[in-house]
This record gives sequence, structure tokens and C-alpha cells, in this order.
Amino acid sequence: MTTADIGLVGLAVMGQNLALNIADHGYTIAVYNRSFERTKDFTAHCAAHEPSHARVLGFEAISDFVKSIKRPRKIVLLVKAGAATDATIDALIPHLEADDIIIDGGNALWTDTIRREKALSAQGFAFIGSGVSGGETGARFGPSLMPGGSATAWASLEPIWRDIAAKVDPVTGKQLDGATPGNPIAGGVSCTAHVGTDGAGHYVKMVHNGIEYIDMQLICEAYSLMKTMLGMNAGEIGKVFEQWNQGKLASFLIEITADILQQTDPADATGNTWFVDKVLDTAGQKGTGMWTAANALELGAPANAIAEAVFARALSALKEERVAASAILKGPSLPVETDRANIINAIGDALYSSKICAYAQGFQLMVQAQKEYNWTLDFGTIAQIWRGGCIIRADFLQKITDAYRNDAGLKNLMLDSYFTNALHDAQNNWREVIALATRHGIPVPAFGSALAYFDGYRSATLPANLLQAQRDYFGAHTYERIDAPRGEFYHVDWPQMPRVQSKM
Ligand code: NBP
Repeated sequence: MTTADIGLVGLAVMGQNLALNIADHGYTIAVYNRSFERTKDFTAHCAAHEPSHARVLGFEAISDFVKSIKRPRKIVLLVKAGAATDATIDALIPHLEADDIIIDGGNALWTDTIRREKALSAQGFAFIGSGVSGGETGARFGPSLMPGGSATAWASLEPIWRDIAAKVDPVTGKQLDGATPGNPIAGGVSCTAHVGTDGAGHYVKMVHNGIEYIDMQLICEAYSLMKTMLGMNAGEIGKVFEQWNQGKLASFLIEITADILQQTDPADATGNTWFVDKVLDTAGQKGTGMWTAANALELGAPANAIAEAVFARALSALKEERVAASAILKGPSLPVETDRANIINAIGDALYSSKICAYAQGFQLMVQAQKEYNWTLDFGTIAQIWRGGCIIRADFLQKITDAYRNDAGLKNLMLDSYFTNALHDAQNNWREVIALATRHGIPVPAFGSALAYFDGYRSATLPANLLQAQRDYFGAHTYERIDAPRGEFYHVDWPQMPRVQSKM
């Protein structure tokens, strides 16, 4: 009965694809799903279409499923995050034996992962919370994997996780593509590593998703400026993204944007309608961006651009209100700009600079989180894990790895010389684009908040002196003085404060 190298529960999109990826790498995998229909359909599909089908074993009874796995068992969960994960763990526990390992690949909230790890280790089991990124294609041919948990549990899982993760070229850092069913990528550097203890993996995955939100929003703002301010059609804009994908902006999101923009609407047989023009302008969200922004607020980390991207989706969702307001609230009405080539170049600079700030915010948040939650995160390795497989994979992540390899204690990515120079080179164009957008009345919240972060971070003096004085005035919150050591707090008896009568 004991034949499987690993087990997997949850046969929706992610589970099916990850199971096939594991089987393609020569492992025998037992699969189980709450409703058996899915298991039957999946194994039937495998038998008909998948070269590795003999290594996929489907089970109806959870007890048989668990028994079929070699000890210490490794059981991957890819079920809906939240209560479904707890229910699945509860259903597995009676069948587990000492040292068995549950690996949660769902998008769990990292605090849930900490709770689950504690509860399972108290019962003699191990628990790994592993972020999985890359959607269904990533799961099938190589995702980015961000595991957190005990070192012992990781040592047991590591060979499989390294085999199935995305691979990047060891020299260029570019993702190695070309895997097909039954023929995975051989060689290359795996996009996985032990991120840290308990919830660290899911935390890093959450920040990845927060960065994904802002990365996407920045691209949308660049698109909106070319569309509205330059009067370009989707196909023309797609060509710009195609060119950008050959340079410093090269990334998966820029690549798919170029592709999306150059598609015509399949519902229009004439081929005269751009597909993107037919998509309703309301964006959904599943919560990981909101978790990132909420955690940044909790830790007091200045991740304003990431939060702005979440709010931009919220505003987009108010479609009916926006349509009604557009008839009442009037903005400027300027003709399209004619200096197209220069403005496109400036938009590219604004996009790159803002993207640097977005990543700087994500990494700054993780720096604060590791202190708060007792993790030791290796930021160079995290950037390396994100080089392939995941949605935010981009050439410039290699620059981030290099920056942290040069200085593991780097306070802020913007202080690494490559990024400092990039920001210096691009900032005039960045400011010009935001000024133009403002004059045209085109919202660019992510460009703007990224610039405010840059300008705030590089300001030796901010107006918080006045703010702290206000706090002391109405709430006796005290203040520090610029002519006294840090940590000495003062309070003014405001009613007794001598009022200035004449000009100073
Ligand atoms: P879903 O998130 O849609 O979850 C569907 C799976 O959860 C099915 O197997 C379903 O079983 C199972 N399930 C539910 Br719903 N309630 C359950 C319960 N109470 N007990 C046991 N099983 C239950 O699937 P997905 O999109 O493949 O995502 C799987 C996980 O991976 C999620 O946590 C997701 O956040 C994460 N993730 C998704 C992506 C992506 O691109 N989709 C990327 C990265 C991570 P049933 O068949 O019996 O209903």
C-alpha cells in the first residue's frame, strides 16, 4: 500500500497542476479531494492525456490516501485558504503519525500559519506554510515557492520543492522556459529556498502579492496616460510595452500586457475592436494586497504605494458611482499631447522609478516584519526566488539580489548605487509625467504616491515638527527638540505659552 513519495489534497486548478508537475519529476503522488468527483475526473484526464499518469494515484477515502504515502509523510494542501484549510487539517490529523509533515501551499494569512504550525508541532507533526506563486502555468511547469517552517521539515521537503520550482539561468538569472508535459526543465537554479520559521514563507508570499498589486497598477497608469493623454490605441500601446520588455523594464507583467493590448475582441468577427476596450473597468481582489497594506499600517512601515494600489482597485469597483459623478464633477479638458516619442520615454522612466519605490517599500516592510516576528530573512535570496515562476518575475530582481549580496544590511533599496543612479537619471521625467497627468486630470495614484515616498525618504526635514506640536497642543503627547538629545521628551503648558505679539 505504501507507494507514494508525497500526497496532495485539493484538486482544483492549482492542485491538479502542481500534482502533474511533481509526477513529471519522477515522484509518485497520491491525490485526494473532498468531493471524489474531482479526483475521478482528474485521474481520468491524466490517464488520457498525461505522460506521467502512472505516477498519479487517486483515492476516495482519506485513510487510504494517507496510508499510501511513505513516512514521514509529506502532504501538500492546495485548498481554499481559511476555514477549508483548517477543516482539511482536522480531517487528516486522525490518520497522521509522528513527524508527518503538512505543507500548506494555499494563500494563507501568515498569522494562521503561525497558529497551525504551533498546534501541529504540539501534536508531534510538522507544518510548512509555503507560498506558491505563478498561477496555473507556474504550478504546472515551475512555480516560485516560498516555504517557511522548521529546518528539519524543510530538509525532508527540499529535494521535491527544488525539483518542481521554476529554474533560472545561473548566469543571466533569466527564467528557463520550454517545459512540456512529461518533460520538465533540467538544470538551472531553483526558485525556492527556506525563507524562515513558521509564518515567514506565507508572509513573504503576501508581500510578493502586495508588490504584484502595485506593479500592475503602475502598468495600468502608463497605459492610461498613453491612451488618454497621447490618444494612442491599444495596439499601439501594446507595441510600446513590447519594446519596454526588451530593456530595463523586462518582466512577465510587461510581457503579458504587451500581449493583452494587441489582442482583438474574439466577439467581433471583423477584428476591428481591441479586446481590452471591451473589458469592464472594475478590478477584483482576493485580499492579499489588503493584508500587505494592513500589516504595513500595523507595523508603521511606509508602504503607501502598495496601499494606494489596493485603494485604486476599490475606487475602480465603484463603477456606477463613477459614471454618475463623471456627469457632475468636471476636470480639465486639454487636447492630446503631440510630443509622443518624448512623452512615451518619460512614461517609461516614471514606470521604472515608481517600480523601484514599490519594491523598496516591500523590502522595507519585510525588514520591519522580521524584527517584529523573529525571523531572519535573506533579502537577496528572496529576490532570487522571485526571479522565476512568479507573477512579479522581472530582470531587475537580479539587481535587487546583487544589492543585498553587496550589503545584507542595506536600509533601503533606493540607497544601493544602481538604484540611486536609476532614480537620479529618471526623476525629471517622472516628475514631468505626473505634472502632465495632473494638468490633464488623469489619475496616477501609484506614480504619485511612489514619488511622494521618494521625496519623503530623501527629506532630512519633514513638516512633522508642526504635527508633533499639534499633538502636544491638543493631547499633551510631548515632543522632542532639535537642540536636545533624542529620547528627551518635552511638554508645553499651552495656555501659559507666551504668545508672540509682534513680528519676530
Ligand atoms: P480554490 O481556492 O478555488 O479551492 C478549491 C479547493 O478547495 C477544492 O479542492 C475544494 O474541494 C477545496 N475545499 C473547499 Br472550497 N472547501 C473545503 C473544505 N471545507 N474542506 C476541504 N476542501 C475544501 O482552488 P485554487 O484556485 O486551485 O487554489 C488553491 C489554493 O492555492 C488557494 O489557497 C489559493 O489561494 C492558492 N493559490 C491560488 C493561485 C491561483 O492562481 N489560483 C495562485 C497561488 C496560490 P471541493 O472540490 O470538494 O469543493
